[in-house]
Amino acid sequence: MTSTTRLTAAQALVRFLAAQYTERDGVRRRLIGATWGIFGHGNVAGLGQALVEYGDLMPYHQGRNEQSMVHAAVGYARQSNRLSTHAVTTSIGPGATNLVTGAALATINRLPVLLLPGDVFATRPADPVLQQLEVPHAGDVSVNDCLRPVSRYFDRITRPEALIPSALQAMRVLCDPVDTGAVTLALPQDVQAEAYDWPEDFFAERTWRVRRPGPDPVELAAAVHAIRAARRPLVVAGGGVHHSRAEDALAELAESTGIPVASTQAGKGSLRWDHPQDVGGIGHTGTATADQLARTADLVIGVGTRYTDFTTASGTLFTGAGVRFLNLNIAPLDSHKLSGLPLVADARGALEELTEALLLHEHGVDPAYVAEYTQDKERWEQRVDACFEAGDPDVRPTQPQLIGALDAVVDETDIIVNAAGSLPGDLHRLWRTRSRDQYHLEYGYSCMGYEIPAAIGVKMAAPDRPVWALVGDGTYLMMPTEIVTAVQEGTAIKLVLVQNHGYASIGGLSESVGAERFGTAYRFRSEDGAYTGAPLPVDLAANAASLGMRVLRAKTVRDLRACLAEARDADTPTCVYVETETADTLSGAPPAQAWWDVPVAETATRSSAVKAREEYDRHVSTRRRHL
Ligand SMILES: Cc1ncc(C[n+]2csc(CCOP(=O)(O)OP(=O)(O)O)c2C)c(N)n1
Ligand SMILES: [Mg+2]
Repeated sequence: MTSTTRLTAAQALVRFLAAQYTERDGVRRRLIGATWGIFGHGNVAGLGQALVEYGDLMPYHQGRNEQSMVHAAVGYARQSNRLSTHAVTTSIGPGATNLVTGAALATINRLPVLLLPGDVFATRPADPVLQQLEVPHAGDVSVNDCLRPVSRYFDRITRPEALIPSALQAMRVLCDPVDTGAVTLALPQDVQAEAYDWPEDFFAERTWRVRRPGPDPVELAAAVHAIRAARRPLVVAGGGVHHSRAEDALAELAESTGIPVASTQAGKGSLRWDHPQDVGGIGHTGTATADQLARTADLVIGVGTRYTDFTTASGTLFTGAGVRFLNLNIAPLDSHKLSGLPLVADARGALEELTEALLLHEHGVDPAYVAEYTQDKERWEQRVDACFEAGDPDVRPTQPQLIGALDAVVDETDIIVNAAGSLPGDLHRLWRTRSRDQYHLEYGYSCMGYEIPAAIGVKMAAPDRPVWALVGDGTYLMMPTEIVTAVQEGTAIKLVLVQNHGYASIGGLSESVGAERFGTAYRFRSEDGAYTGAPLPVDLAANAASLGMRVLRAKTVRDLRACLAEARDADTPTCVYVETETADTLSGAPPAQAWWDVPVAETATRSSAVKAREEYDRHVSTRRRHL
């Protein structure tokens, strides 16, 4: 007879999670490193009690907001190369639905996170309970059903023993390099506290091998053939290069063939910025070098990329005559995009096989092609130098100068975290990535508020490395609360808080699409009713200090350099607050090198919109469908 242990469903889940491991390339690590939680009646007596009962098995972190707990878990998971993540437990109702944004972010970025929202009673002793949604036509719907479309696996555990198969499926999905994303086990509050006689084997240590599937020989042969036939090939490196830890394999392919490598937001850092074949970011926020190569490429080799609209300039970037795509991706969904030749495989192994096959043929691109992009890259780097430089160090910095000042204090150990605003574009174009995982941009969901909690998660995964959250004022106001968590846990994140009194990014976009910066500045209302008055007298530096951060205020470029250097040495959570110069003419940043489709009003009375529409129609006419 199998021996059993009598535990509540919540206790069993905690013991189960503490015994799960991943293994890849001979390295074994815990799958669920810790659990974040905010307690309410939906989880306090269930998972809350279980976490205190098994405090020795499962580390716990207190968060301030359910969404930001997911961001922290996601930051941790990405920094852990998807081999380890955190769980997040919430109450029912608002605590649970606060997870939805975080879940979407995790799933879109293909990063594993385990969500454990409480749910309404399975036994329905009193209907409705506090915070229960009543759906007149369906008795089995709860607010947690909002998590279904944003989860890669969803289950509601309405009997304790149903946890056994479901928990195993949940682990399978978390560890699957194709399927991974948010995994949700909704836990009715009565079931969490209900006892069951669990088979001991359920709690045995289990190791989930994260697979590296090799390429199909026919697909590989076709890929080699396509590369050998190409005169102007270009690699587009996406996040999959990092997830697979394929950076060295990609460098070897690039070095041995001379094929240049451009990168998406998620793929930046695949090669170091000063690697001869690195041509920087691609697409709407790309470098002139990469975008020019993209326009004339005859073969685009996507490696681990989803080809979002930012990468393809909304379908207008890859315009070379007869351009074709070769898509190395572990996910069949991505490998078939843009009617490409699919090469469905783990990036690292497949890149190694490609390199080997190409070496046999002594394949290399034309030296004239190498000379062309090398010179182009030199010219681009001079532009970057120019906008980093400060003519007068005693005035307010521009945003590129801020990036330049940060560039000057970091080394290859620093990690920068960012997601939304005008920084992602500037960073994609300008940042000089020094190590494979230095550039942590969440641009799948580009979620304002990701940065601070994610930096905490990154720092938990890389405690010895300086971790910088780069945050605009709008983003700060959306989600500053996890600063308290960093202070509480002694997580010495660094925050660069950029004050420009509103949404510089969306303001600029608004102007370009004929919406006249409407609703994008943080200013008082003027007599005419618009927000065009003086900037609001908010002091975000004082706000960060009030939450417990050490705050250094920088007024000039010179100050900023000193403050960043001081913050870098700090071993407590430290904020560098800086007001930036907003006049676009002074910023010196290179403009967008490629388009992005944001539809403009087809009819309007205001001339700004009419003009913007003419420009829009011109761009639309350049779109290519790759069939
Ligand atoms: C949660 C969320 N809401 C709205 C948006 C749309 N959005 C993108 S950038 C931005 C403004 C960001 O402002 P700020 O952080 O001050 O950065 P800035 O644009 O000034 O650089 C907005 C509203 C978003 N990305 N995420
Ligand atoms: Mg701003």
